[in-house]
Amino acid sequence: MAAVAAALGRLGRRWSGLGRCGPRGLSRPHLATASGPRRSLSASQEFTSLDEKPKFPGASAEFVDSLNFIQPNVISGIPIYRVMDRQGQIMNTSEDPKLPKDMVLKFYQKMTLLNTMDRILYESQRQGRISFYMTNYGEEGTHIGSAAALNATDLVFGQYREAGVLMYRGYPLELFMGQCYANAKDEGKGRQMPVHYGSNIHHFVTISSPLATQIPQAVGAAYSFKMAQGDRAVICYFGEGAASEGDAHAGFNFSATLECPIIFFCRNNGYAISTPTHEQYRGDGIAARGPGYGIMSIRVDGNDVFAVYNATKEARRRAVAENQPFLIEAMTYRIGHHSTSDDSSAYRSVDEVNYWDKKDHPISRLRHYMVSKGWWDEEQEKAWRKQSRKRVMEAFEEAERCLKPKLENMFTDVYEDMPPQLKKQQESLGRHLKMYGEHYPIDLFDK
Ligand SMILES: Cc1ncc(C[n+]2csc(CCOP(=O)(O)OP(=O)(O)O)c2C)c(N)n1
Ligand SMILES: [Mg+2]
Repeated sequence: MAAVAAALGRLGRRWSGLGRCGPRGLSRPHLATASGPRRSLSASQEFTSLDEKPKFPGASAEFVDSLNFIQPNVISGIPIYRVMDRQGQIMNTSEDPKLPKDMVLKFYQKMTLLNTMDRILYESQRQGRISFYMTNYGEEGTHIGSAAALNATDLVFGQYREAGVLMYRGYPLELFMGQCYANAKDEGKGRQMPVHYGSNIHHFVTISSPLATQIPQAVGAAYSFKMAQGDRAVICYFGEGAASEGDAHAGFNFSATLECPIIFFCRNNGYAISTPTHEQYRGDGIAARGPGYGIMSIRVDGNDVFAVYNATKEARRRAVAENQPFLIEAMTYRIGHHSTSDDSSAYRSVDEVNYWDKKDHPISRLRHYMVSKGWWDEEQEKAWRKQSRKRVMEAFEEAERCLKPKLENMFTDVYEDMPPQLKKQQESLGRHLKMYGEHYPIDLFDK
């Protein structure tokens, strides 16, 4: 934890120095030549050009007398904070969050349950049972590590690939399935594409597809928390692709200027559908942008659940205590296709995917840790796999059996008092179904 704080501080210091080009110009006396500014001063004035300080309202910096463009990426890269190595060994005991066994087992069970749910729902889409799905494979550590570090009432704004955050908060399998199946149990009343979850009681704002729209909204929510002077923070997840949207800029800048208690959590998973990061940006990833906005920033190994936990915990604590935004860039890899509408073999190699799946996976890393602690073994693994699959299958079968939402839901909830033209349409549908109902599967809808 100490290193997270140190890294946050270091980055702030290091980057705040970048714009100054060093102190060289300040100590060079040749500026005050006969042709320089001194000539225009009266002899009685003891003023030299070296005494001039910039007065521009937009920057706090010194004047220099040499022409230097600031080079991007002059440092070797923002370091990646980690706690465990790929074998699940703690690298520096002072960074070990020393979480109790129960909590670590919960991390593991949520990460693997998410994995199992993904597998079943992905297959379900391939069989034509649901219209669409997006898996979270490979990014389980970013979800669980960050979710565990928050308070239960902190407000979450997700992008769409953060189902594990909701799962960690206790959103039940039945509701995940109900949403994907758009059935009568769906809290969104069947009006959204699959994976667009939302839950009031879990403080998880409903997902919306247009990229990055959640970012300024999240900042607005954080600003309202600050005004209310409570002890709540906002966390806003987004991908490295979404960070290219104008809304990301607006959100970052407002959060800094309005001093909002928000954690921007970027899942840098290497791709935005088929666009790899080297085509997405030329700077040092997303963390490098934080200092430009005046935001405390850190890069972490997203496949190390403890590193994600430590960084989020510290960022959350300081965001609320100091009313300021934090940016966490979690480096990870999207092992699955972007969605069921994508075939990633068209733009990346099987070997690349296999590396992350077999050699650097957040779930196996945590399992190594648990085994080394004597908290987990082959027997427990087998039993849990069986039990979790059973639970997912039961929820899946129930979702298949469940009726579709009430038809009247098509017309309600937008207006408090239904306007006449909408009323007319609803009556028209009623008449149509009375005459031609046998051509529609109306029995499958809730009454
Ligand atoms: C404004 C907007 N532009 C384009 C899209 C289409 N789109 C959906 S997801 C996506 C890629 C996003 O990548 P990233 O933010 O890295 O998230 P990831 O899918 O990798 O988790 C794109 C381009 C969209 N939904 N909204
Ligand atoms: Mg991405």
